[in-house]
Amino acid sequence: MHTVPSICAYCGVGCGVGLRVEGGRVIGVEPQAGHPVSQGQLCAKGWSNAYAVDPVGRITTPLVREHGELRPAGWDEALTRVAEALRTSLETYGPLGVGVISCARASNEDNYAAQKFARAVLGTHNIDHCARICHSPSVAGLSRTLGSGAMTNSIADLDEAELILVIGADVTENHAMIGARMLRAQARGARLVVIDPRKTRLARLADMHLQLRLGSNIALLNGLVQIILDNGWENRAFLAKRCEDIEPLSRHLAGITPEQTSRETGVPVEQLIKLARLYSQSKAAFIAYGMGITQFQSGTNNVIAVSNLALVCGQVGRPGTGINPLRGQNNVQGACDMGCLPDVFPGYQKVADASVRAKFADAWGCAMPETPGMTSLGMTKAAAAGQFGCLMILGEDPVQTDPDRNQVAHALAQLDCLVVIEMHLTETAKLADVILPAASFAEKDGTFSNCERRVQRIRRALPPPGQARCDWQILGELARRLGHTGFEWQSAEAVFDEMASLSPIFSAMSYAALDTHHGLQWPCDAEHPQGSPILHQHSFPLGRARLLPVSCVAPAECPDADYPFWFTTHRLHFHYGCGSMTRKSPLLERETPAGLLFIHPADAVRLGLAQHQRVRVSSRRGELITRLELSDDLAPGTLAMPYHFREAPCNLLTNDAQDPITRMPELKACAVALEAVDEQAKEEGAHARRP
Ligand SMILES: Nc1nc2c(c(=O)[nH]1)N[C@H]1C(S)=C(S)[C@@H](COP(=O)(O)OP(=O)(O)OC[C@H]3O[C@@H](n4cnc5c(=O)[nH]c(N)nc54)[C@H](O)[C@@H]3O)O[C@H]1N2
Ligand SMILES: Nc1nc2c(c(=O)[nH]1)N[C@H]1C(S)=C(S)[C@@H](COP(=O)(O)OP(=O)(O)OC[C@H]3O[C@@H](n4cnc5c(=O)[nH]c(N)nc54)[C@H](O)[C@@H]3O)O[C@H]1N2
Ligand code: SF4
Ligand SMILES: [Mo]
Repeated sequence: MHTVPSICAYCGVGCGVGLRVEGGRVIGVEPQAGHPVSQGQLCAKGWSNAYAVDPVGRITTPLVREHGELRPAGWDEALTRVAEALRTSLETYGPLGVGVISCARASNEDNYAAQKFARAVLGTHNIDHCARICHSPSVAGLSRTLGSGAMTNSIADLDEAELILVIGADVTENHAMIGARMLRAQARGARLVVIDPRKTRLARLADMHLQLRLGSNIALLNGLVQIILDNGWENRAFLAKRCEDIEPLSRHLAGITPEQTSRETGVPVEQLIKLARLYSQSKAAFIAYGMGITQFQSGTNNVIAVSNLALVCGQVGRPGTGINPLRGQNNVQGACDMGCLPDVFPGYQKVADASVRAKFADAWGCAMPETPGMTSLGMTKAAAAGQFGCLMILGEDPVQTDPDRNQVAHALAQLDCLVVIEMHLTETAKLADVILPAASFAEKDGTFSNCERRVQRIRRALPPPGQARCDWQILGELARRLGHTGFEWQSAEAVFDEMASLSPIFSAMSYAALDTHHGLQWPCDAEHPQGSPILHQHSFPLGRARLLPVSCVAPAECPDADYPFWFTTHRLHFHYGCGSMTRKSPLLERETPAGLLFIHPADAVRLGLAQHQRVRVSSRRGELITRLELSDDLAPGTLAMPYHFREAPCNLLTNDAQDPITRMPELKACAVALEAVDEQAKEEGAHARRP
């Protein structure tokens, strides 16, 4: 047996793992000693990485659809079919009728290849990935206020924080090793405050929990800023030196009273005043936020409201402070950094900038399109309208994880050709015309970037099972068949070196440098050869930061007589995303029954419903059957569901009302109805669209 150092392939914390290899299989996982992020520990998902990559249940050969059924095929046949489909679609629909959805679970090298393939081979900026429905409002919001959309500080800054303010993030469940570090910080004396409509585990352990009304973030954050300004608690030196004029914001907030904020949010006045004082007077206050901020039609404005609070109090640019979006997937930071977004090339170089386009055209030897690309939901919408020919999806399961599943499945069915590059037969892969087998993280060299911008090495511990290949190799082979050069890399390192040579924020990074430092945090350039643990210490990319007035907008769909309950969706500690990887682990699988609907006991009593009773939940978009789990985590009147279970897919119900700036759908709030059903009613068959 030998052990190969790598990085956990689940969440954005980026814990260091050792893969124990014996007899050509990963037989176990151990924590990496001395790793700066995980400090010798792992959560339950980290320990179970071996199940995720096990050949059992993997797709190991290309599959093509024939007479309605998927059958095994050789690489040659499958790739020829994809190349032909792309060629035909380009002829029929033009470059806006083809596109790529990349994978935030795959490596930076895979993601670099995906966007280069879309731009250089297909001639389109139709390239996106799951950040769209995750932290795209962070990228947009913080770019507007600070000029950069990533975590401003590092995870280790928690050790120096005096106050930790968690807004809309369930950290012990979803970023477990960061949650543990927050609790250690509290034990040494830091104050911990949680703002969340649910009593999360962290909320129950916190010094203060503000249980706000679902979707009232801006009312709360604006109210806090106004209390701070009213009392003269703002950081005037910081505002004068580092920010643009505060006047428009203070005018916008003038007249808001704590009582009004309390009415709008359901948070008692005393809590509001106490938190406003604590946060503004703290020597170092660290904000961490998550999907409870971003997954609303007001997502970008929610992020701006968070930024306003931090800037007014000068809680940015020093150790222990910052505005810290907890990025979700193991490499979602990297997929954004690599330019798998319709408006930026690698390193956030703007597509709209002609000199940037010229630079990439020159490097890649082909003209770069001027027309902006579509987002992932834009591409599925175009497909539904019959304007999209061929979509390639790398490791993402939109049928289960995008809002309004019925509509997504309908849209994908309208494509001339759906290509899925996957490890597992997901609900989306089941609809594909061609499936190409992907190597897992344990079977490839490369890098992942964690939520604190740390680029870390992953290493090939064993060969891929069957005929599976790395995503970047598959795309390279396809590019060759379509007559393009520039994809002949001999190693992942060669891909990385090309990327770094074109991206100023990575210019001083190399595999050798990453190896000597347990990874490096960007920007890493001639000025910062050791990387940048803290951003904005002396100035912002915008020069001065901006305070932008924003107003509260209610969720697009609120409860009414037909659909009387609020409905929200979240995550469970033991499962991950669409479940294709965690649900292979019997240890994780035994922890939670497949599909649950959380309900407050008072609501259950009122409706005469009992624990574990079978119920039908319906929204304007669809319905499903699942079981009740009584819990006082929620306020009465609100129901909640995790999204990991194909047996009870909550995205049949969710609303795709979108943030106008980023197209983020409102996954955190819609309205549903609830009724008891026969105990024999099956989950299957309950997926039909309502008439
Ligand atoms: N175990 C596990 N871990 C994961 C994942 C997983 O699937 N499973 N997924 C990873 C990914 S992709 C991501 S993006 C991260 C996400 O991690 P989180 O951001 O923690 O995600 P959620 O649990 O969806 O939502 C966070 C919280 O938002 C709260 N919330 C809902 N509405 C509001 C509101 O109006 N205001 C406020 N303030 N809060 C609200 C919810 O009650 C919930 O506690 O987790 C990553 N880690
Ligand atoms: N209702 C509701 N829906 C949500 C959310 C919510 O809070 N509520 N959260 C949203 C968020 S934040 C996110 S990020 C999305 C996540 O949604 P998805 O990205 O669809 O979910 P994952 O389970 O991470 O799917 C990743 C797939 O990648 C495959 N994979 C892993 N590694 C590789 C690789 O190296 N190469 C390839 N080709 N494939 C690989 C895995 O087998 C897996 O099937 O879900 C969103 N959906
Ligand atoms: S906290 Fe995240 S990165 Fe760390 S072991 Fe758990 S799932 Fe993996
Ligand atoms: Mo995410």
